[in-house]
Amino acid sequence: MSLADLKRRIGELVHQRDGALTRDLEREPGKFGLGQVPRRLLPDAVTSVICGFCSTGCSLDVHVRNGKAVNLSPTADHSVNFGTACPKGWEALVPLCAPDRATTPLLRSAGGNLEPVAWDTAIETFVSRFKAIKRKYGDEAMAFLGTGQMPTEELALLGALAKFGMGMVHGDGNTRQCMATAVVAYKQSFGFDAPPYTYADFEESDVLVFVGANPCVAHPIMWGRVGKNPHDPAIVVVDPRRTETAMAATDHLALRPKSDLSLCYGVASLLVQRGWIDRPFIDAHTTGFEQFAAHVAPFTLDRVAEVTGLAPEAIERFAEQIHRGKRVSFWWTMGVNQSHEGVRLAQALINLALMTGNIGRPGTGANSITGQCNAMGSRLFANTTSLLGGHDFTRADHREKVASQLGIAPARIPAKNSLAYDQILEGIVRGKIHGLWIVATNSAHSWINQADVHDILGRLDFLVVQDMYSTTETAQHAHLVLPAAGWGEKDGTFINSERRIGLIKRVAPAPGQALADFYIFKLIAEAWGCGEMFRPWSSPEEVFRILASLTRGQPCDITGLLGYDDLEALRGVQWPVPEGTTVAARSERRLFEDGRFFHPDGRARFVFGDPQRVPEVTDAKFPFTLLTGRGSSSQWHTLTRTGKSAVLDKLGAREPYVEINPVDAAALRIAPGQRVVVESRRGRMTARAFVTHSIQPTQVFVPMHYARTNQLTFPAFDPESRQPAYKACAVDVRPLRDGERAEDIDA
Ligand SMILES: Nc1nc2c(c(=O)[nH]1)N[C@H]1C(S)=C(S)[C@@H](COP(=O)(O)OP(=O)(O)OC[C@H]3O[C@@H](n4cnc5c(=O)[nH]c(N)nc54)[C@H](O)[C@@H]3O)O[C@H]1N2
Ligand SMILES: Nc1nc2c(c(=O)[nH]1)N[C@H]1C(S)=C(S)[C@@H](COP(=O)(O)OP(=O)(O)OC[C@H]3O[C@@H](n4cnc5c(=O)[nH]c(N)nc54)[C@H](O)[C@@H]3O)O[C@H]1N2
Ligand code: SF4
Ligand SMILES: [Mo]
Repeated sequence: MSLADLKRRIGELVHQRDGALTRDLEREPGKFGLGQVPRRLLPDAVTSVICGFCSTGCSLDVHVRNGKAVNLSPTADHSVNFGTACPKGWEALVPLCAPDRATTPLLRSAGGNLEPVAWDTAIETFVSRFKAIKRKYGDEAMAFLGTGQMPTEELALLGALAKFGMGMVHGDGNTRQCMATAVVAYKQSFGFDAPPYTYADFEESDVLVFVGANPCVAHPIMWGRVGKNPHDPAIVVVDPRRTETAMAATDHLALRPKSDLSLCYGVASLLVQRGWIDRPFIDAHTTGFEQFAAHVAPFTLDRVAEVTGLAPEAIERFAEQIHRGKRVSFWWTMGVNQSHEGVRLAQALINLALMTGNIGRPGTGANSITGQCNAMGSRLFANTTSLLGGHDFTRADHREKVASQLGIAPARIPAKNSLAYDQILEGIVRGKIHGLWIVATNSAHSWINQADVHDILGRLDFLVVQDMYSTTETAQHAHLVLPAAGWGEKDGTFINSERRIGLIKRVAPAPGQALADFYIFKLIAEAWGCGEMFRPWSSPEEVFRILASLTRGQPCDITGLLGYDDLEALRGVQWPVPEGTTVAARSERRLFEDGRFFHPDGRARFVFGDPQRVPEVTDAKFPFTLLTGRGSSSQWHTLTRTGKSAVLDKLGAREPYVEINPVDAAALRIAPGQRVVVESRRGRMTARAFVTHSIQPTQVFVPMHYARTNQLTFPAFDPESRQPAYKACAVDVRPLRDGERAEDIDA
């Protein structure tokens, strides 16, 4: 594409972007009028959009006046949230108006500053710098890091452009930090990455087990569904901390960090010994049970009590609860996934469900709760860990199928898997990767062990950061910043935790020159010289149709969905929806009701292993185990979005804090609220002491929302999923010494 053509195309895109708002409003303005729910505001029109923060996928009715979103309220008749939203949902429009929005491309000047440039210069620079790296070092010297926070259509276009168009082999995303463990666990156990549940299961269980999950804070609207459970359920929370969720539960097993695998095997062993298993289900639908039963036999009650620090009676009671429950569901989140043995632990939970026949029926399941709004879309369609549509890069038949559907040469599709996130960073250190394109993730805050990350990003020949904000920690390292439209400023689909595909829509104009990621990718495709390949990928909805056609015959088959109107009419649809299926509006469905799993023999597998040593053990110098995670329902990750809302900012703690047990605080002469130093072998930070019984002695907790938290974390990974083990490392906690200044510690 010539420079003149490129300029024209950019002009068209910006014009298109600033034209009439969402497709619904354009097509049928009357349809979204008043009438269904009492509105807080008299709108010109109201349209429902799926929330852009967590994976719950709440529907929000956005009120639009004069073509701009002015307010919102949760959708009343939506099967996910029934008229409720958490504080982030209510405030979702506010971060769009923040003063630090990236409004023009920024290029690092000879003097070292990021300076505004026109889009054509930015795109030309992008292409020429990446092409130079490709020429000099080859395809494997370029990589991208994506996200679970963009619509599926954008994720797919990014993955296809980078790999099939530009020739990249390596691309991963922040879902590695989040869901990789669940993905691998499900693939090995069920034959496909398939969370089996539907949210109605929260209401239909009589025993709910939450392991390493704090839904009160991280998934409040899902937790609301638990509150609606009419069966007076037992709620067992397995978490070292007495979290908000643990406080609301009927039972809390405050085990030692990282002792979960022993606990699960101990419980499995008890279930076997007492004959509390579902033999007919095991025989008909699984393989490997005898080996599993032999494996867990040595996990005696005494041994497990010793390892976990739990009373033997508490472990027995847990086994009894699972046995007595008619509908037992197992739920897990990051306390499981972010562990050095996360995959085996997730599978230990899957095994408990399988051996007791708690799967495929209402109120049951081995259920991984997803993190980000579109982590599930990223798992299936980002073209990173799996080839578009849940296919496998290493299988020739899959490459041929995808290539023929897309009308491209099969050789365009890499025949090997990408390096994982940590291996991409390692590749930079080893001088193998020279160009990195980071889209919608803030690695310089969220990646494990920050001291390294800053050094690593500094080594790149070319770093592009594509974000809504120009002020992120990662953007500070960029050579080129591309200004992106955010949620609410573009169209597409998200897939939530229960596999529900829902619509997001443009209800506000993007600021300045910012463009939807979709159109940034299209511009790059044109300028790179592969625009032809993506001609059919003309709009998000066209891409949705292409992706749907790619899923034919896959467990996630959605060939029955014709387009966005279906999603609108049905209020979101859970996959699968093969061609010819009829789905009722607002219906809920779960997988495996017929007992058939996705392995070729139709059976689920018992997968297991030996508990491994914690990567960094505590010692006299670093005597505390540091746990990290979410601090409040109003804070989202690295705070680039939620930090812009005065309301959300007030609801969460702005200053870093560390939860510490009163016994430890007294021994260290630390008073509540006092500023203390938290230090690991790798870094240090100051934090206010939050003296509380919710954390056990010898453990401390610091939320992940503060930039310095990951200065402390230890870079250990699950060997199977390569997910970082954010949730345990050794630290020391102490008061500030005389003459020591907090600013110096945090410098
Ligand atoms: N408000 C808010 N909500 C969010 C997010 C957010 O940033 N803010 N992020 C979203 C995303 S992407 C994700 S992935 C989810 C995360 O959702 P969750 O996983 O529920 O949240 P976390 O606080 O990271 O971790 C859950 C719990 O794991 C526990 N844990 C730590 N170590 C262990 C252990 O060894 N064993 C056990 N059993 N438990 C352990 C911690 O004490 C913590 O309470 O939240 C989503 N929702
Ligand atoms: N210590 C510790 N660290 C952790 C965790 C933990 O529990 N403990 N949890 C991990 C987990 S589970 C996760 S998911 C990660 C999250 O880590 P990150 O992905 O780094 O966190 P976010 O703050 O959500 O970053 C998303 C970025 O994308 C930008 N953005 C938002 N929407 C768009 C868009 O539409 N387009 C573009 N181009 N940009 C957009 C935002 O401004 C922001 O800069 O953190 C991980 N880090
Ligand atoms: S629970 Fe999640 S999806 Fe629902 S409003 Fe809150 S952040 Fe949005
Ligand atoms: Mo996450």
